[in-house]
Amino acid sequence: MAAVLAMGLSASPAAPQSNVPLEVIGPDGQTSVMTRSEIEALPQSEILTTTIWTDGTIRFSGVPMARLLEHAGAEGTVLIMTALNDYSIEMPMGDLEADAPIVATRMNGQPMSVRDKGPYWVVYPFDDHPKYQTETTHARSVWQLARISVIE
Ligand SMILES: Nc1nc2c(c(=O)[nH]1)N[C@H]1C(S)=C(S)[C@@H](COP(=O)(O)O)O[C@H]1N2
Ligand SMILES: [Mo]
Repeated sequence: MAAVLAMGLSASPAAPQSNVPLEVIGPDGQTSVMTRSEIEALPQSEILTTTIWTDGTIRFSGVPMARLLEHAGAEGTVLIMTALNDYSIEMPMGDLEADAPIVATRMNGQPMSVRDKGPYWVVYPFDDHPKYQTETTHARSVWQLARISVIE
């Protein structure tokens, strides 16, 4: 069993996992499961920035989280973002700006593998303003995002 698991892991290529879905859950429990291609079919935004986790300036692209939630019909006042590693953080939806953060699906045009903080990474325009260089913003910059739940 362990050997099979180890083989499975070592055999899995660094290739982007385009089929890992993102769940968006409304306050009533209504769930939208979105694939990367569905997310990328929504109007896209780009953020050009450095991050404290990566080297150099990166062009992130994806959909603004506010727009994604609107598309999913997930309205409310508080959400929780949960990552594949079960990291989670709550935030008031009033803190969502029209263009920040984005749910990034690509770095420099390339889909992100799970080992590359993908397939979805919550990204702010960190370089644009000191307000994006805070511990609060860093804690909301969830990589390997798996789920956004509007809880109230
Ligand atoms: N998937 C995931 N994203 C995450 C975290 C995590 O543990 N898992 N930690 C958050 C917190 S609390 C902060 S401050 C930064 C931590 O980045 P660091 O581990 O490089 O300090 O990433 C945020 N995004
Ligand atoms: Mo943190």
